Amino acid sequence: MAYTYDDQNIFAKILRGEIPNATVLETEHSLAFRDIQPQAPVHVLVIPKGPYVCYDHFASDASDAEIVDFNRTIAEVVTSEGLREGGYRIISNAGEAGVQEVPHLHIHVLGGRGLGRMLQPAR
Ligand code: DGP
Repeated sequence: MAYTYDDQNIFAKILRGEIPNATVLETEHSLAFRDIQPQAPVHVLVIPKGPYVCYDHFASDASDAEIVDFNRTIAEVVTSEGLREGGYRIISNAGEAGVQEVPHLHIHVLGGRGLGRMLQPAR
């Protein structure tokens, strides 16, 4: 199934400067900014600047330079937000089962408190 990118999604608008954001770090290929509805004391979103819907889209189609830049940006955010010692969680929701709200790849970087178990048991 082909990936279809909607360039009207909210993160595309952030990348075009149409909507403000609290930037944590910007690199050639990536942007890190604070989540508008933080779920933890640290809740940063890291996105690639390219038009990728979700993680597997990015991992399949992005250039090596984009992939390296994206992963290094995540690591820099972990360090700059002071999460290395206490630990953290990274999450990327995809599609319907993953309950992805914004169809532009984003990694949630969460930390600053105990985060509990990864998933709740299915009901
Ligand atoms: P997900 O469910 O994984 O697609 O998470 C989308 C996240 O995006 C959610 O935690 C809230 C955040 N978000 C939605 N709109 C905005 C926005 O306009 N600005 C910022 N900074 N975050 C947003």
